[in-house]
Amino acid sequence: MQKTAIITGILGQDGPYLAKLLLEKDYRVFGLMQRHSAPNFENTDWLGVTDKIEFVTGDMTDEGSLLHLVRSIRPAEVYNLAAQSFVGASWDLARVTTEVNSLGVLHLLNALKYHQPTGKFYQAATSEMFGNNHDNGVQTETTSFRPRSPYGISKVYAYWMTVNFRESFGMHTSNGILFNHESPIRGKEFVTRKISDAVAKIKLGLQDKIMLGNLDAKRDWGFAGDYVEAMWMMLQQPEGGDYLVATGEPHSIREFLDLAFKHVGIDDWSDLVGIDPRFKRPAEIHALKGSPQKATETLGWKPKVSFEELVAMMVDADLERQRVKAETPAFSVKAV
Ligand code: NAP
Ligand code: G4F
Repeated sequence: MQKTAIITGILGQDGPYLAKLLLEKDYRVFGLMQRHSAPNFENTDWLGVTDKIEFVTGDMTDEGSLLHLVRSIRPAEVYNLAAQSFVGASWDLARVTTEVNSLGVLHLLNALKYHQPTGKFYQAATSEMFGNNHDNGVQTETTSFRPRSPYGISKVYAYWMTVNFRESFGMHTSNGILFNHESPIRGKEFVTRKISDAVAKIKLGLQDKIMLGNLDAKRDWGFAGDYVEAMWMMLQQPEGGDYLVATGEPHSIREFLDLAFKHVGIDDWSDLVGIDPRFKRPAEIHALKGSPQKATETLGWKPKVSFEELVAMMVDADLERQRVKAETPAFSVKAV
């Protein structure tokens, strides 16, 4: 029988990659999107899945919309990817971040408990929950949480609520503690895409310089396409669980910049990058390095795309976007 899945956050970065994976596995995919006056399907278009997803309108902050969603679809699997996911904005948007990322998850778990308790649930947890905590330089599933942003704090609540529904009601709920993962459809506010977009424009003479914050922070960056496979694998296990998904390879923003500029033939980029304190965080996480050992041993998951391939993929995609834009005739309005 065909399986049915709901993906929240369908128009973000991970939603379209996960939808593509599930559609290839012959799932019927429902995508929850917020009500927008002008919805942006650029990311689902990029992956060629817009016409295959059944879009439904709802909101993580509106419990009634989630109850209705689960009651009418009765999904076999729910992947909760919706979030106010930008750490940098979460200090100014602490309440919205909490309502969407914490209470929204409670609403969705309740909807499943009441209307589809056998449905399996995936929660998009994050390495931001660790803050600067580590065990001998590495984060694992047992490293204690010490979040440093309202975003991280909101995700810790959701993490424990997901565990609690498993322990209290026997539901199949899982947390994927995913480390940073990127792709050509990453939002432009995140540092990797901000860099790949700027490097393409600088190479083509469309931008002079890129302004950034802390270049010394290190992140464990992987490819979104690889990480959505781990999400699916978690829900195919006999029981729910909590899994860390990472490459185990940290790199600094400086290293990302260096590879991106070198990819377009620019070896000395010192004059092309400036520092703007506005892009620095009130509280920074200095370095993240995750061990995916449990995911590898239990799920059989491994990252496939290397850091170097990821940087090249993102820069090439932004160069291609600029090429297409340049070849598209400008819309001209006739004077009447
Ligand atoms: P993203 O690109 O920011 O996508 C998040 C999606 O959530 C957006 O499509 C957004 O809708 C939607 N959303 C926001 N508020 C909502 C609301 N009130 N109701 C319904 N939908 C709402 O994030 P992503 O990179 O795909 O990440 C997916 C999930 O993984 C997020 O929960 C994120 O926190 C988590 N995560 C991401 C990473 C990473 O490195 N990418 C790592 C760890 C965890 P609009 O499109 O309408 O704005
Ligand atoms: O790309 P970022 O904004 O990602 P961040 O904060 O690590 O969060 C992402 O990964 C988390 C998983 O660890 C997710 F949970 C979360 O939803 C999101 O997807 O920033 C990465 C690093 C930070 O240290 C930041 O201070 O880059 C540094 N940075 C330096 N200059 C900058 C900039 N970040 C941004 N966004 N913009 C800058 O100009």
